[in-house]
Amino acid sequence: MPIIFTIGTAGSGKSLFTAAFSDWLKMSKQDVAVVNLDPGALKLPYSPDVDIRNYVDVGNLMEKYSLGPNGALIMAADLIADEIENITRDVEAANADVVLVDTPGQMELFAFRASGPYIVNELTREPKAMVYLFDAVFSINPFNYVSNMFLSAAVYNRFFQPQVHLLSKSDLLPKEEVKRITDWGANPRALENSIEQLDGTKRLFSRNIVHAINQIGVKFMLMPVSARTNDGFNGFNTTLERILSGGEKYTT
Ligand SMILES: Nc1nc2c(ncn2[C@@H]2O[C@H](COP(=O)(O)OP(=O)(O)OP(=O)(O)O)[C@@H](O)[C@H]2O)c(=O)[nH]1
Ligand SMILES: [Mg+2]
Repeated sequence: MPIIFTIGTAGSGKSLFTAAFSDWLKMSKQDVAVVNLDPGALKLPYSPDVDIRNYVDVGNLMEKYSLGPNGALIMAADLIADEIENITRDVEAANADVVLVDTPGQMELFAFRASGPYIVNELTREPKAMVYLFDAVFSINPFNYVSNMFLSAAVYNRFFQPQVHLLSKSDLLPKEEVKRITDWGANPRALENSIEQLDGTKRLFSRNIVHAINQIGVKFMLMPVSARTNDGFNGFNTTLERILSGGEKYTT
């Protein structure tokens, strides 16, 4: 039962991607369980098989501890770790071939506090992968793209799991723009050229960040996907199968 965690900045498309990709897997006759780990989610575009909101209630926390919404969300994110036994039991009860996990809206609450890496490490011993979403519209600008590379390298540094990078919402951009962005990952020269067109400080910052990330060896082969049209799902799934089950289908 491989587990796939979707992660990305607020609004990058995690929940809709989880919904669309789980539907797509179901159409290919895979038995999928979907887990919502976002205690702050008000409405989800899928019906979760496992839901952290059954165990952690942000509204209650606000009332009980006189917290504002942000304080309660931070507390809720920390409390996820205490629910590991319940979540593990629910995931095992779902008895699926593959598990998709939607993570909290604000990525830092999951990736940059203790509970996220704890959950990822402890949630069963099955193979795992992180899927990091680059929002296509945000990524048009090379400075934004490099900032996202920086964030995703920081996420990798928190989890140390195989990490796949996707360009989400690619249906919102013309094909040439999508190609320009994916070229930045495939061809370091193309990214260097775009960075050289930035203004002073941004150029220096981006150049140095890219240099540092290249030295770490994190690769950014961005695959464009769309949760509206399902474009890119086939190639993404092949990559996942290669990482998680040596190229086999998830079904055992
Ligand atoms: N056109 C288009 N819109 C998308 C796509 N994916 C997500 N969206 C839209 O982008 C917005 C944010 O999507 P969500 O799936 O809620 O993103 P999220 O990362 O879960 O957001 P939070 O959990 O609130 O941080 C919504 O309005 C979605 O309808 C996509 O592939 N194409
Ligand atoms: Mg969400």
